[in-house]
Amino acid sequence: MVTAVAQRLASQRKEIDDTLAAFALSPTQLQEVKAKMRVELERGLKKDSHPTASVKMLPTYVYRTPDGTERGKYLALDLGGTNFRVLVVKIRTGMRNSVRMYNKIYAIPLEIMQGTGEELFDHIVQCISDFLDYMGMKNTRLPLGFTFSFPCNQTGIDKGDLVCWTKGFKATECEGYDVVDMLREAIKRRNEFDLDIVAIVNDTVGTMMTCAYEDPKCQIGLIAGTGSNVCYMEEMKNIEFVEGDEGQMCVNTEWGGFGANDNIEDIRTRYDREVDGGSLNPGKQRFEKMTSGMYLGEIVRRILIDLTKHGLLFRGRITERLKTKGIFETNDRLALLQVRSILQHLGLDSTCDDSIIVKEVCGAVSRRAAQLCGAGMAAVVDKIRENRGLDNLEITVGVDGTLYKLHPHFSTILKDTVRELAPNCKVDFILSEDGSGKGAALITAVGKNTYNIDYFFNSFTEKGDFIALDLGGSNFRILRVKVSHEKKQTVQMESQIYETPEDIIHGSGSRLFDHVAECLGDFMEKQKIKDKKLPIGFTFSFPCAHTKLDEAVLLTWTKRFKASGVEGMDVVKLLNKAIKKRGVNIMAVVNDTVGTMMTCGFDDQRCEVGIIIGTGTNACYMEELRHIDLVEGDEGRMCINTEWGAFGDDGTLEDIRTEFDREIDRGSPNPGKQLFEKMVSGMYMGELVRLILVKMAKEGLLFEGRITPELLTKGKIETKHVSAIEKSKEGLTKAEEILTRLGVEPSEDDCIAVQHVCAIVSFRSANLIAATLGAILTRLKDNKNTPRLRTTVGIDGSLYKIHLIPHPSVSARYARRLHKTVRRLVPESDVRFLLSESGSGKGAAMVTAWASRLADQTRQIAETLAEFRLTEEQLLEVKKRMRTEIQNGLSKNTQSTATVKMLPTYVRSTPDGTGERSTAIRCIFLKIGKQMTRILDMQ
Ligand code: 0WK
Ligand code: 0WK
Ligand code: BGC
Ligand code: BGC
Repeated sequence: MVTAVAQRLASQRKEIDDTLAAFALSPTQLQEVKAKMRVELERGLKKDSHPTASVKMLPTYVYRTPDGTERGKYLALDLGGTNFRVLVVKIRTGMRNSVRMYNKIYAIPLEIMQGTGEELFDHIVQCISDFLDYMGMKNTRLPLGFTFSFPCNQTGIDKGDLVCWTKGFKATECEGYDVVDMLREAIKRRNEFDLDIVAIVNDTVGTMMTCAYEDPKCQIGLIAGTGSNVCYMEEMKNIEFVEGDEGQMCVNTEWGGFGANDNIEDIRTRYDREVDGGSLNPGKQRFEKMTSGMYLGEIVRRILIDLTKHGLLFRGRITERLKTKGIFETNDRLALLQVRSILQHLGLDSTCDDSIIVKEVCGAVSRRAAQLCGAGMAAVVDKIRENRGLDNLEITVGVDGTLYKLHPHFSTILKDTVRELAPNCKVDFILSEDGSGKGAALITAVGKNTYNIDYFFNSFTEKGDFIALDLGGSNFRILRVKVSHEKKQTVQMESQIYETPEDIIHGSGSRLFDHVAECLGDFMEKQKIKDKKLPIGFTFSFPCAHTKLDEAVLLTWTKRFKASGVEGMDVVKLLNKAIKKRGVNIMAVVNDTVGTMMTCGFDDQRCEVGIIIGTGTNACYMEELRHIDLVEGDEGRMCINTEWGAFGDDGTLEDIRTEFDREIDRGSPNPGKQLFEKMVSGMYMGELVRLILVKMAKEGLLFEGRITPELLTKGKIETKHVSAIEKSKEGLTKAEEILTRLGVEPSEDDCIAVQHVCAIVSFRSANLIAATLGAILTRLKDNKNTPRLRTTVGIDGSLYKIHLIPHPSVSARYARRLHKTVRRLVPESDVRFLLSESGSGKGAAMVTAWASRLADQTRQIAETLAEFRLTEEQLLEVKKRMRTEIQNGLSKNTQSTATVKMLPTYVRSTPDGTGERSTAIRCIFLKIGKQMTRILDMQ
């Protein structure tokens, strides 16, 4: 008998063990899951395999984590987890952790989750309306960040088509549509308030940002909640289907889809397949259905049913409630400690053994879930480690989700698994205290570029028609710039290049500006805008001392210009004088570096440095106002035009200047000035090479010592020649062609030698500019007090560009050299170099647009307040009228109609310093009758 019972118990035990064995993954199996996940991550990033990859690797257009300088007030929505939240988030600058939030949770009823898209978004907007009411913010058009925790194909920070619903959502007419559009339409439908939707964010990304605000090492976001997913910062160059190779972008892996190509069928159990079959989206999200809170309870329920069917539990009795789908909620299961009470709640009459078995089942299912997430995470951290070419990686994961937060063992098992499967990675996990709403607000802040070109684009909603003059580079260009602001801001440009003859740029200043005015007249004629009073932005590429946007005194001419009577003068006044009769108005003067930064900032709002490597060279960047002693104020930043061309004018570069540099300087129109420029910029590079060739020829090192008059002629070798000769393939032919033209009958060796000279000279230029740029980048990094600087440099100029034409990628020797040296000199930075496709005119027009609006606003304010400014005459008039009114009020005949009533107070004197008493006595007397008073007064 006893043995029979023991045998029955033993076989029951074995049956239970066999059932749960399928959930016990061996280290090898977990290694395999990690390896398979890694393959899918790679497939998701590659252009060819991306469309079929099970792990979608969706771009998020989040290029970096917060660096502590975000600021502003934002609205955030958080949809897709257990709760739908509406939040207002206030971020204050500088002092880390200074974020204040207020939120309200709203229910999303099942019929809304699974109704029509319109109903869903109307419901969301209704909640927002309630929240704005509650906060008294209905009339504020706040920027909004939308955490939308579902897979979206994003094409920008504020554009994302829903790929497919997951978890409990199934609203119709949403999949394939732009989520931001659907929200905007719902807001329009309600027509009660307006919001500026700036960013759509996956909850993993929001979580990463929230945690990265505390810990800059946080570059991964994990959600282990209703759903399961991970995002991380990937190298742009690895994301093949997104433009650009520089820097990083956060990728939303959507690892929930892992297994869609049947590559984890070996570890999926029949319970997993049952749960999948019974879900809203069979066949999809297989990995999620093995790892996330929405499904674990269901897996357990099905195992319990199975074990009960086999008489191994609850005496074989399957209650209705146990048959009910979703009855075994993960949270219930989480509260493993009171198993009995939960089972009771489920109408299950359980024995003690039952509770133990149920606990085992729960343990097995959640352990597997945690291990699978651990294996997936190990694949992600190892990928990042290899991306960075590191033997060991230290990184932080920001986590959120009820499963991770509430389950007693999930987080520990997950961490242990990561440690075992990715031994070369030290991975810290930090729990997101504030949810992803804060992260969404931070992304909105970054999206609103609170600290890039500060506030400019934040408020850049300009539109209109502008003229831009672009003087000082190799071409004088006049542009017409039309900025429109339909759904997206667009800029159309038409331009024309005009000559700047030698005699004009070396003549008198008035002739020069008259010439500019004539060209402008011609341009306006051709554009048929003669009668239009269009605001003008003036790119004037010379060192100017600004006192305002439209007030700039030329300090000194550089490059080829030398017009008289201009240095020390306000160029706006000079130009306004010349163009007066044309009825147009200069609104702003900008340096070409600033125009370039603005032009590039329009496309990449991280751009905060502008560089010109052309005829001349120069750089500008956004400096903290508190560091600029010359300008009032400490808050925010201002763009600084460095005029680095003059670097070394005080002798600091003498140790690296060569005799050729000195010769160039001696022969230049401005000896002793712009010494750095003369070592690196396009105006001088050709001449540098020529001087070197002359010297080498003189020493018999080249052309068998042949020196021709052409070779001795200044300017005979131009920078474009240098760049052409430098090119590896066709360079030698070019060298022969140019040297033959100089009459030196070059040998093949001569050509090779000359090509080498050209390379050396241009490399020095690229290296030197990389060094000076490195100084600016390090300064920006220190200003931001960030461990790793991520920024964009807008760049223009024929010397930089010449190398990029016709095949930007293959022949960019100069550019590659510059980028490489910058990376070497500033290793803790990710710098994107963005070529200004449309010149600085566009940037100048933007500044003008802004300046015009500012001027308009200033005028409107002035007009509004003008009425409060009273002239002397008006005040005298008021005084006179008051006098009349006083008189009217005093006179019996007019007192009743007087406006100034002049009411008697019966106080008859002011203190006369003879002490209170007398005044008091006088009063007492007053009390004993009027007559007495009269007698006293006469005294
Ligand atoms: C809280 C986050 C939210 C995310 C949720 C996930 O603020 O964005 O979706 O965690 O956890 P769950 O609520 O699904 O357990
Ligand atoms: C194009 C810009 C212009 C700038 C020039 C510099 O639109 O403002 O001065 O680049 O390059 P360069 O023409 O001197 O080579
Ligand atoms: C969604 C993800 C989301 C995750 C966590 C999944 O179902 O596809 O976009 O990040 O749940 O909420
Ligand atoms: C000027 C700068 C200008 C640079 C590039 C220099 O010679 O001093 O103002 O930005 O050339 O054009």
